[in-house]
Amino acid sequence: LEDLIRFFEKKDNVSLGKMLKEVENQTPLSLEILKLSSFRKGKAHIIGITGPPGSGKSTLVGKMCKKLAAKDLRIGVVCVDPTSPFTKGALLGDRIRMQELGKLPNVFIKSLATRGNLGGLASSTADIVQVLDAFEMDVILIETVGVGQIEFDVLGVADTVLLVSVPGLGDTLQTLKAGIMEIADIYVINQADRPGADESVKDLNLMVRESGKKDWTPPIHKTVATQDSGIDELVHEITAHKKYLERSGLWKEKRQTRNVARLYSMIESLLAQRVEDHINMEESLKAKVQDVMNGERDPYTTSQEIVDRLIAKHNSYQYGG
Ligand SMILES: Nc1nc2c(ncn2[C@@H]2O[C@H](COP(=O)(O)OP(=O)(O)O)[C@@H](O)[C@H]2O)c(=O)[nH]1
Ligand SMILES: [Mg+2]
Repeated sequence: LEDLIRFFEKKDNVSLGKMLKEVENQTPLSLEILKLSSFRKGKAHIIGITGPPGSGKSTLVGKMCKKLAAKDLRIGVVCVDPTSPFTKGALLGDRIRMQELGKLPNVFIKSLATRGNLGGLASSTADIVQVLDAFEMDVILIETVGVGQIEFDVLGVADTVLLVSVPGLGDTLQTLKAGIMEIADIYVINQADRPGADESVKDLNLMVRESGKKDWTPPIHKTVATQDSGIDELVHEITAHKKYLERSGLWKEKRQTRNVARLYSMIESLLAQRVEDHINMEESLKAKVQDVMNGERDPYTTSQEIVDRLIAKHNSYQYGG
């Protein structure tokens, strides 16, 4: 434990890498790391970058990283790709590019593999981000590819969400991603060197207007990541969004909401585990579950009975009744 605290104090990339490994593999030490890091929350601006595969997210992240690193900021990058079995080739390219970036002394990169456990992906992202934050990163970039609920859960830890699209994808985005459109704070039309970029900007503009007036109107931004074009302006928009969050009180509010949401989700999973253990320990409850399984008992009444039974049992332990 003392080693751990020293690690936190040192704040070098080697100790950070070791800690993130522990957290990723959920070793016995990881709980201690997470406990310590939750007290040491820094001030990182957490930025989520999402969009279809191939839109240029990784290229963009790389270019933004370089800009930010040149400003002497400490940057953490987390790559979350739940589709990795299908995009091995792309991932390999990513990895090489990311290795280049990782050579910058103030940039730290972590790729999150899924190992088939999609459900845990969002919570391990949140854990990794927490540790990066505790290491006093100024900016944390999370790249995630859009896959249903996971994408939303992963983006739930972000302060600012960038939706990266390419020319001509406007309609597809609208139909496939209605939900994502709503959580985007900044729209990026990357590959603006390809035809149709201005039309896409116009389409998006219409969509943003249609979605009604808000305190923050998501800007729509053209970039050519491969040519480093539009990146300065994008970084500027991101900074503007951070200022908006601070001004409006949302910066603090989002953090508080996230803290409480994490607490509740931990309580839920602990309770679920306890309940399951209890049921397996008590034959009469196991029998009820069996009956529900066979359609011989209704789950509405049974769930109530089981919960009542567990609470009664708990009370009798506690008060010796
Ligand atoms: N023409 C053009 N190609 C780009 C641009 N940005 C990225 N690319 C290319 O698009 C491909 C996919 O980029 P990548 O960053 O891996 O996309 P990701 O899957 O969203 O992370 C790569 O071959 C990039 O070189 C751009 O602005 N213009
Ligand atoms: Mg990528």
